[in-house]
Amino acid sequence: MTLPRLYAILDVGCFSSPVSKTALVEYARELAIGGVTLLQYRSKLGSASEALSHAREIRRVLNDGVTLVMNDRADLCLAADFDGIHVGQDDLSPHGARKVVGQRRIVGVSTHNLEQVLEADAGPADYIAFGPVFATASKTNPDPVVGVEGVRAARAATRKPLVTIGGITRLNARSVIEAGADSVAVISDLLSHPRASAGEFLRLMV
Ligand code: TZP
Ligand code: MG
Repeated sequence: MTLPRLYAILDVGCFSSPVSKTALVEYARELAIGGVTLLQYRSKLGSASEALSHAREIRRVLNDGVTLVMNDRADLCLAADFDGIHVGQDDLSPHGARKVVGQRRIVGVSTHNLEQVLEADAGPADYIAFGPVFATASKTNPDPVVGVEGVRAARAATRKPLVTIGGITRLNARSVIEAGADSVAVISDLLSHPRASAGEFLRLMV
């Protein structure tokens, strides 16, 4: 697969509670208008039924121009007719996720050090996410930051598509791409003006 430069993550935890499905869908739409073509739905706190309801509505409203990836849950990926599943080190293995979603959907995996990158490289994941590159407030108990030098080392360790994540903003995104990342995954720096910010990210990484 070829990754777009920007991989937007819609993290339900960043929306004020009670979470409005309309607000989530509107956010996803704004990102899409801003040029986002790869979007992950991430919900760490709510129920599975709520996540499925959000995901189905996002799937319904966004046309096929946006590739939708479900965080953590392969079952919800299938139930919402998403295009892929993203697993972390404590979730289903990429192999297990692949068994659930099949060959035609995307499987992505998070890694936090070179050993994990090499393991992911040898497995069935379609892309490898690596980070946190910089300090992040969007993840509970994040692993140690890997820095731009870490990205360079990860790039040398795999030929699979490489997504970088963690503290990436419009100010530092270019440095991460120049270190060899194919794509940057972003939560915070899209939140306040999703359409305009997505457009800026994409322009500065051409
Ligand atoms: N995994 C590593 S860092 C991170 C995740 C999910 C959070 C990234 O969010 P932000 O706000 O772009 O730093
Ligand atoms: Mg996970």
